[in-house]
Amino acid sequence: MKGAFRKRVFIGLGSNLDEPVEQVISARREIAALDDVTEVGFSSLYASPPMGPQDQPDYINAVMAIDTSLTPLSLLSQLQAIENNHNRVRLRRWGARTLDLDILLYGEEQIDLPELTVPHIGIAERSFVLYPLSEIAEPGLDVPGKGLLMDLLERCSKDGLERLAL
Ligand code: ROI
Repeated sequence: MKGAFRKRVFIGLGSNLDEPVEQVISARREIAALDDVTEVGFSSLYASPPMGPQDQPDYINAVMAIDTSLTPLSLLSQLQAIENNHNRVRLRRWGARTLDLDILLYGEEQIDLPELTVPHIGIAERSFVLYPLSEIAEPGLDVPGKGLLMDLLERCSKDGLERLAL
């Protein structure tokens, strides 16, 4: 009964070091190649000024949709392994990074664990998440505990976000 308990999961991808566009494109391939993961959507790439400390390069961001029956924590550990393979080093809070992979939404679930909060904590305020997400999700998507995607978008300024024509 493979696929019986699959969930639609949205993952945020971000990079601002070492050829960020390539980082995001190769991370997409690596996520799609995970066991029990099917890619069902990938947004445009976006350039965005850093949120947080300003003395770091602009980011490239995108959002990917997958279907999976991996548990949230199993998916999280596989995403962290991909981050680590991209030489992700944790230098400081909100600092530059070669690759950041965040579980934004996991089905309709709300998850509050020490290692994982879903929906992602900043989702409603981050234009570099909401705009790419809205390309590949239904506008009527309910972000558990936060509201409808279309309402969140309406309240979120673009803040210098630019869609890349690649
Ligand atoms: N800023 C932007 N624009 N994009 C990101 O992906 C991103 N990720 C982060 C912080 C440092 C909060 N700022 C960001 O983790």
